[in-house]
Amino acid sequence: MKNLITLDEFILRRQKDFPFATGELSGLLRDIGLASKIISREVNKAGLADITGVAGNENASGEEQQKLDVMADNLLISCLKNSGECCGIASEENDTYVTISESKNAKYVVIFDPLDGSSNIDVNVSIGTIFAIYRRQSAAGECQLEDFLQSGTNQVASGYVLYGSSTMLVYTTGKGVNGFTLDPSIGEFCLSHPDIKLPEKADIYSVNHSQYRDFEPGVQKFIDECIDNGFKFRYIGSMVADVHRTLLKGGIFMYPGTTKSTNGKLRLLYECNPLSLLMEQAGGKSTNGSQRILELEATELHQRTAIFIGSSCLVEKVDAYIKDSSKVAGL
Ligand code: AHM
Ligand code: MG
Repeated sequence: MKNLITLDEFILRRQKDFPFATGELSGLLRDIGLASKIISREVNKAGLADITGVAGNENASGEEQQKLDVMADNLLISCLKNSGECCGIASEENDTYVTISESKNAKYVVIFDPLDGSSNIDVNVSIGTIFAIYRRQSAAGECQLEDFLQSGTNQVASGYVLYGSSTMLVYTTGKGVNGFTLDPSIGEFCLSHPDIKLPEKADIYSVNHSQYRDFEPGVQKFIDECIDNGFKFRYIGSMVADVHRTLLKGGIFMYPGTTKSTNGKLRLLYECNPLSLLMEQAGGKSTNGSQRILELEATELHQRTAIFIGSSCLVEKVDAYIKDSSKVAGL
């Protein structure tokens, strides 16, 4: 049998690399791992239990909540509350952040999208949990909005859990990216993808093609060129799954702005920042078409941004086309 390294063992080993680590970050990562095992169990039996379908409410962005969105959100909040290692959380599903009064002096906040791609639940397509951990900015006491509105470069750790043909947890603490696959027979995440690096090959593009006519000319030119060059087109419609494929196979995932929605659809804090840190750590790039996602200023919790994320050569190319077409338009 191969030498198995579980997620908990790996986190503990990494903690020893930081001589002054107190174990709080490791504790948080383990708690997120635990919550995601429970979410994975629920997602896997979604077709059997009465937990698919809409919950009957809308989330903070006015989108219909699914029952599993609500379940995953509640589970993560209660696991993080129990952990005692974070002073507050912000979730894509809630209007504002939640203060954890039981551990109000803890030094971390956690931001997450509990179930990304949830409109895919009913048709059994991959979905995932995305998370980011930041050190609080405010002094001890109840956490403040400023603790959540930090730039992505301040992330101490980020990651996602993909509920796909197998369940995988992928995370970074700024020292490379590692992936773990859940072995359901022992209930443990085991290291399966150490030190993930984007492959050199970059011939896959991923975008919601139905919006092509509403994209700016630079993005249209880039897409036309992908087609002319025989690139493969892949679009799952769950960002977490599309970005996972991009990490492992290379290529580019885009959710550009459109004429109707100039900042696209995806959220800076819940989706774009955590996945951008992972992408950069794996050797790729992530921009909004002109600026690095991780350096964007966060002004509100549910802020949206356009995103171009993946192999550096492709992200640089689409950015250059966008710049050229803005010059032509005199912008
Ligand atoms: P969600 O967080 O409500 O699930 O929405 C985000 C999802 C992303 O996972 C995905 O990339 C995008 O929405 C797909 O949007 P579209 O249907 O417009 O292509
Ligand atoms: Mg989402």
